[in-house]
Amino acid sequence: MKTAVITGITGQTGSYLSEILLKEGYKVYGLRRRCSVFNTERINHILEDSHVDDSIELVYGDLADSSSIISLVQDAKPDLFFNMAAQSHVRVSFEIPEYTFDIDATGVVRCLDAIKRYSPDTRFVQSSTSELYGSTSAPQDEDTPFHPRSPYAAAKIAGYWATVNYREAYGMHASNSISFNHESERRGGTFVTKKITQAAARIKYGLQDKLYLGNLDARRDWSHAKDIARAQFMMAIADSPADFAIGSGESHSVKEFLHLVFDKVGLDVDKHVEFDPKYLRPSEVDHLKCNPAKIKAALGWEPEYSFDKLVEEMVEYDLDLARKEKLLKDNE
Ligand code: NAP
Ligand code: F7E
Repeated sequence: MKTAVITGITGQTGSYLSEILLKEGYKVYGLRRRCSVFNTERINHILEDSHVDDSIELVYGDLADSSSIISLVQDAKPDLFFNMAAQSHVRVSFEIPEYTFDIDATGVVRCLDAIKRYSPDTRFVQSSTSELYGSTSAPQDEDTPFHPRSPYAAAKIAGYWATVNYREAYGMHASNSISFNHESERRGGTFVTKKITQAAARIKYGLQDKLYLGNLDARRDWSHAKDIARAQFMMAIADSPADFAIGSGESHSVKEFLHLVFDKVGLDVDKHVEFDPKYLRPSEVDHLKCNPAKIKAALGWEPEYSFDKLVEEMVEYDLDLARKEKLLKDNE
């Protein structure tokens, strides 16, 4: 049976990737962190099914702990290894830079080196990021110079080059997905898109009144996480390893996103949204916009979601949650 490891399986994109791999007939090993509360919310629906056929197995571990990564690689000898785990929040990385470097830079080396030593035929995909481009002007692609603007991006750039180096030095099938922002109903609530859709839905149902945000002028290339996860799978099974910029090719400002969401739910931005400087970053990334020509030509990847369809799905999901929360509150 074909096997795959996903670190960060409990995260947004790891959860979609696990669905793709299971559908493709892989046995999936997921590395998860020990947590004081249940942290498998995004994959519970898959875990329920897997009780029947053991198609998914969760293993405790941490990217800070090479012994857990080595054991997993030795035991699973996977065909594919996706490193989706990271301290993934850019603003938080300014507060915990050393930890961010340990996980997002050294953690990648721990994975690569375990594969090199114990399962050199395993194919590796590193979740790299458009944050590497930082202050370099848009549009960006595989040939655009990097200029990281946060501890997160500076750490991820080391992970990027470690992946390139293990490919060149040891002939490993190791690739970087230089993914631009990707979102979904499963997006963590501290990222700006989910923060906005969640707040708009809760304001609509009278569960909160205000939404506090930072810089509304930044522009991002937002895709659906399902489309990005599918691209990462295509990279892993491609004949040759390579690095790909993956995004929609469109960019929108945070302000545009905010107005689109508030219009959809029939709310006035000026009445409910306020500025809070605590959400500003010491150095910002102003404009990210992908040129996805390489992955389209080489692997035939095309996104299935438009920007509007993505926003619509997120809004509908959060409206449904808010409606249920309101019902519960009314029946307390
Ligand atoms: P996410 O929702 O924040 O998920 C991150 C995952 O990493 C979670 O499963 C988390 O576990 C796990 N994790 C964090 N620290 C860990 C550690 N020390 N050891 C083991 N696991 C750890 O992020 P995402 O949006 O799915 O993104 C997936 C990957 O793509 C990340 O590497 C991110 O940096 C990268 N990326 C994301 C985007 C984007 O826009 N989403 C764009 C470019 C690149 P818990 O569930 O226990 O917290
Ligand atoms: O911020 C601005 C903020 O935190 C987007 C991660 O997945 O994508 C993500 O990083 C923009 C920034 O995502 C708030 O200043 C305004 O300009 O949603 P975000 P990000 O920083 O782009 C990249 C590609 C990754 O690799 C990362 O892992 O929105 N913004 N007001 C705000 N951002 C947040 N979080 N909260 C606010 O209140």
